[in-house]
Amino acid sequence: MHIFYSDKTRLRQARTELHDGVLVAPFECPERVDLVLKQLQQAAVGELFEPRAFGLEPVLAVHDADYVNFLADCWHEWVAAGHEGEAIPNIWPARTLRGDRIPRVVSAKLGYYALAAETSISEGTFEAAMASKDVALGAVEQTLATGEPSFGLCRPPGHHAAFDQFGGYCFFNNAAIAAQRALASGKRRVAILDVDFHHGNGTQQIFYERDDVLFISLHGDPEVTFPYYSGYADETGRGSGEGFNTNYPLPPGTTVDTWMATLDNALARIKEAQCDMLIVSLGVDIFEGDPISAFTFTSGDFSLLGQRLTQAGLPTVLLMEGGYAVDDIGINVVNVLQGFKQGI
Ligand code: OKS
Ligand code: ZN
Repeated sequence: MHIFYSDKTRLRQARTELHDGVLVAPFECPERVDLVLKQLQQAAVGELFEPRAFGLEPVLAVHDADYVNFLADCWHEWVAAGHEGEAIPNIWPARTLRGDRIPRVVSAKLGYYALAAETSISEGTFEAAMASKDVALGAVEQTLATGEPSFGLCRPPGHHAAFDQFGGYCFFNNAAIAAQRALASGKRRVAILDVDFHHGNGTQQIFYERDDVLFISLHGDPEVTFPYYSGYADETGRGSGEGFNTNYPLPPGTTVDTWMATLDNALARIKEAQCDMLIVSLGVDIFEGDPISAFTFTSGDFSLLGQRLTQAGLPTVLLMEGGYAVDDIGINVVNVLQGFKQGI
């Protein structure tokens, strides 16, 4: 197993997250990567690689250019405006306001380009997001070249990032960028299987009208779980994308047995759709000890998950998404990857 990571992902080091009405230290912190790396090395899961810099072109293949410019400039504009603290949106083009024009000042642009308020932008955020997508691209390039599985230790995560919106700790949609790259290099249909506790609304939105990417997600029921406004079972795709989006919302407390039975349905759909590559949005926030989630995986269950993923029988890239129980995040990721290795 080839493992990709970058020290530059440390540049994402926000101090604040708006959580339940309080500014707290962000759950999505640099220590996450340290702990995963440590366990990966201890368990000798695979060789570690730093990816090369792939530039902006693969980002612009799935994201809006004005959005990318906004992310590149946001922190500097925020500082130049003389604001204290980190850049946090506080007004949106909500239903009764105008959504047809992009405002000029950074405070207003933040709301235009944000889909939620928990994710502060601070110094280094853009550079870390660039490094994170490079990790994903390094991994997918490796798997495209060899057919062997790869793991990308992406951070910040990506699956909430939409065509022109950030939020849920995500800025660039790493899985979408990787999938688009696979298509550009000759794959015909890529499956993105999202096992993170939260619905991957951004990935869904980017590919919603396309049949060359099959998006399948198992997640906490959006009726009661972030991102609330996306992830329902009736979201099945549009136009030529109809049938190429499948959501499995599951109630808080869902047992691992039920979750695994649902995964089997997802894998059957991937087979049926004749995909030729698998990208896994790997969130380990389905762990029973996760501080912001409500599924019931034990560390041991993650090995079973890794093993099951091999049933797709496809060249596979696993990309890190969420997972915040920092004491256990490393072992949980290792277990998925070791399970995968055992399965093939
Ligand atoms: C704010 C809750 C924000 C949840 C963000 C979800 C992050 C995640 N109190 N996505 O997969 O793990
Ligand atoms: Zn998550």
